Amino acid sequence: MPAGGHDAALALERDGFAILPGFLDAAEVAAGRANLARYFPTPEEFFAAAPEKFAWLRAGQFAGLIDFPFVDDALNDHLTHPRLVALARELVGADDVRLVQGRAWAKYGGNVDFDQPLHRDYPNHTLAYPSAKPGLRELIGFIYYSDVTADSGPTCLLPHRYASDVPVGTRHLAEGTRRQQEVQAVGPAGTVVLYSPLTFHRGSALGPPPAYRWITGFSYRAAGVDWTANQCWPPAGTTDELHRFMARATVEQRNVLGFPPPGHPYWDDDTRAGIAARYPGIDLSPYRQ
Ligand SMILES: O=C(O)CCC(=O)C(=O)O
Repeated sequence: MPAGGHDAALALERDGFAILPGFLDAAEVAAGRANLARYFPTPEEFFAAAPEKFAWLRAGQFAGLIDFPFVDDALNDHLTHPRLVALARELVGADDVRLVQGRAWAKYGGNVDFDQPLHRDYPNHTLAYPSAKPGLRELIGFIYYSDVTADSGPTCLLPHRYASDVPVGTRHLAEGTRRQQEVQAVGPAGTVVLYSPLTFHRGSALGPPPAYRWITGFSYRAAGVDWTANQCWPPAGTTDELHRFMARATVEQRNVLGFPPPGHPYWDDDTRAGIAARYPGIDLSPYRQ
């Protein structure tokens, strides 16, 4: 079991979420931040700039979302990290898991209202309704690349015990007294936050400059649970980012994207030749056995 797996399983079952500080070490956080800086201004750059310079980031609360796969390696490697995959296996309850959401998300205080109503994620993650059975669960989460404090828009999560009276199928909750019952997912850069598609949660407002938040988001489920996914990867197949990732990825990293595994009937001389031409540099030896 990966570090934190047992406690995370208990917390997920009891509360509907788990907060794991220190999931990434300092070097991994630094590499992730350098990778994010390829896309987003640092808070110093953003807050010093004229408003029109980064107007795209002021266009609404979802403007700072960018999809996997990314340029460089760190963010791609973190979203498919052996530690994260091991945790996903444990918590989803399956050996063969798939990444079905991967995004980077930057938010900066002072310009956009990031406050959301308490909601569940399943309506745009599954065609069905979430199941708690091992092998059928979805695990959703965030990785923090900046310190997330009460002022920098922590995700707010409602422990399951405060939602026990909610009718089945409820997607949004009227706030009422709920804001006193929420837990703010604060934590240093390197923290991972995990939750289930039935957990009520919300994005929260950021304070004034220099408040900001840099994260990535992910979702895992078992192979074959085809009714659950928020994104898929073949449409990225024409990008340099995907080509770079596929050429250098481990077999396990490719597996979590749904690539044909070693030993699959897919593999023959024709497909190996096509894959070698498509992803120059890829090591096909595992797919020859
Ligand atoms: O940004 C966050 O902390 C949560 C966002 C969220 O729950 C959503 O956009 O559905």
